[in-house]
Amino acid sequence: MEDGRPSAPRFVDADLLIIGGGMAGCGAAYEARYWGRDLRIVVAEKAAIERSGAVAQGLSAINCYMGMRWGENQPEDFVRYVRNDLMGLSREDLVFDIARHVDSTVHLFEEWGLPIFKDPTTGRYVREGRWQVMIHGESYKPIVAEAARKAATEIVEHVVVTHLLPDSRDARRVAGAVGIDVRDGRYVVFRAKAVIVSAAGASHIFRPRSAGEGYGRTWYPPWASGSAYGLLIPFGAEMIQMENRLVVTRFKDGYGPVGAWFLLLKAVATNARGEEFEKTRLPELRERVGAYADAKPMPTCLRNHLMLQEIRDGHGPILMHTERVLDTPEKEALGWEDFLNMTVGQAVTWAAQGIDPRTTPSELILSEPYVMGSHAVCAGAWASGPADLAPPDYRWGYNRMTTIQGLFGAGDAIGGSAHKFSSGSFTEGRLAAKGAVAYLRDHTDRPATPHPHRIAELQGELFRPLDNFQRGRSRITAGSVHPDYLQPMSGLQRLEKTMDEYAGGVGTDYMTNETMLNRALENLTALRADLARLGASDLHELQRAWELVHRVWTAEAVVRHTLYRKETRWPGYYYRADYPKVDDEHWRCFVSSVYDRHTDAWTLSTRAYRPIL
Ligand code: SFD
Ligand code: AMP
Repeated sequence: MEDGRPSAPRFVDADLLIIGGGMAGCGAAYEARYWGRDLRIVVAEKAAIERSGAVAQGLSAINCYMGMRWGENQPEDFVRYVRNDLMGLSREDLVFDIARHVDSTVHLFEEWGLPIFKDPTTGRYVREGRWQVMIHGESYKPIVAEAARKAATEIVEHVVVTHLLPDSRDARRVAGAVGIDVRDGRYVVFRAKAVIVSAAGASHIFRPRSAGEGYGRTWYPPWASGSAYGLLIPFGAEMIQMENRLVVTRFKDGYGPVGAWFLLLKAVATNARGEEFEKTRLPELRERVGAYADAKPMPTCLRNHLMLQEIRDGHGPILMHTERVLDTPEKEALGWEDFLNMTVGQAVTWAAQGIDPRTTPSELILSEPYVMGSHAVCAGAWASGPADLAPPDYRWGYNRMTTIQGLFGAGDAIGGSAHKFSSGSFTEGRLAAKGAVAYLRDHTDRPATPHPHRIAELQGELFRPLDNFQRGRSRITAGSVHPDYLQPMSGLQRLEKTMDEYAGGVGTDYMTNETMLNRALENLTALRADLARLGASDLHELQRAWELVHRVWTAEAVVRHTLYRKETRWPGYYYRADYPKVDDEHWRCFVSSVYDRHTDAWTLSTRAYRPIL
């Protein structure tokens, strides 16, 4: 080819292909090897698994641990907690399944060398809160990755996966995936009998609060490009809870998480007048959401809601009183380590702004929305549940299989089960892998890979942004302005502007309505058409181009789901101004969507919520 990139595809064959070597992907590789000693297990990863995904920078807590060996919690307790936090709506079979297995995952992490805080007198893990344990977690990901590296037959790194491949005889069965090696520009074709998608949730769907040189600064990492959704949606997998986007309370400017401060250090947040608004605003909250206002603990979205009301009423800024709790050198060290382990930028922000947390409170703010399935929200695929727990309409095959034959998901990819966090995502990877190996034992035939002609056609599509750039570059009119192609960054800003202004971003205080959502859809439809004209000057931009494509699919699903759900179920995450109340009678159910690539049409419907306790 004219720019010297290799033209012959590289074929990689696998029994099981795992897309994304993050927490869930590493768990999947580890468990697949246990059940499938003879199998060829391949991980495809766009970065290097030692420092990839949301845990790249490390973490300071493991947020999902029952502590069953000490009788601290039972899976039933966790199911009730998650149901409550999600305003009554959760795939309880999936949640229970994670809860009953997650402790064994955390024990493995400790065995592999992860330092977990221990109480010297009891020998128990030190709790941050009821569900969380504290870790010295800067090297959390390298420790977890080592287990995956030992388990997998091959880890194909620096390959961004762009599309799933269907079986050429059966469009509802998966046959592999394709991607681009971002180091040498080679086209990579994976042929597999079963696939697990664990390619993460998304930041940068909505315009971030940070602008200019801080543009990449978000809480969920900028490299979380919604590929889990961008791969599953266009392939026709059924999705749920895509409207359930996450807004998190964070330390302003540095996005430092608040859990350790609220739960372990017992710091309080007040408005600028020093009032504890979670108490003073309770009567007003009861009027809006009824009994959900008195649920304990208060659901995450409602805590956000109260903070937002305070700020809107001019009572901000909201202050986290670090200065009231850092009264010993040990607590001060813990406060700093919390950030140095997982959000270094927050420690840098303190240093840069001259904030000494022992003497000065820090501002809290609500983040821009993220789309993910593993934190206090649960966007993702509708998946088959475990045999012993799933109600009949929640089960059609193997555990964590999507509505596509042989296609599984884990972590941010799977919908309906929130609060997995890092440990639960790894656990769900293990569960999906066990399901996938059982599937492989029952389906020994290899799916038919698409015809070589189609493989070549896809190659043309994948590299088209490079060709668009080469053809159009001489017509640049000024800087980055050109008539022939759209740069990935311009496309991203266009996406974020639409989502922010019409779909409930920070620009409207998370407010939207039917007219605004329809306007968002018009813009997204135009943007989707323009994606065929993306231009990339090099392989780096080519990856950004495909990340943008995945983000646009994710965004469209968010908008369509938000439009369909005619209520405000999660105030504090987003508001349907035209349906401001929680409406249990009509909407205590999942919104589900399926995209049909043959007709380019979306079908939306509802799925029943079925409590298992
Ligand atoms: O406090 C492709 N999370 C926390 N979890 C905890 O347990 N404790 C905490 O303290 C947590 N906090 C926290 C957390 C995250 C972040 C960013 C911060 C703080 C600052 C959440 C967890 O990290 C999260 O729930 C899990 O990591 C989710 O797991 P998973 O596997 O679904 O996603 P991943 O780990 O990001 O991995 C995805 C992988 O896919 C790769 N990838 N590969 C090939 N092709 C493509 N197209 C791809 N797209 C993505 C990625 O590179 C990655 O390896 S606190 O704030 O709550
Ligand atoms: P965060 O650091 O905000 O991501 O939160 C870490 C964990 O603590 C998550 O499990 C949160 O749901 C939980 N958490 C954070 N703040 C609070 C709070 N004020 N009350 C109860 N749980 C909280």
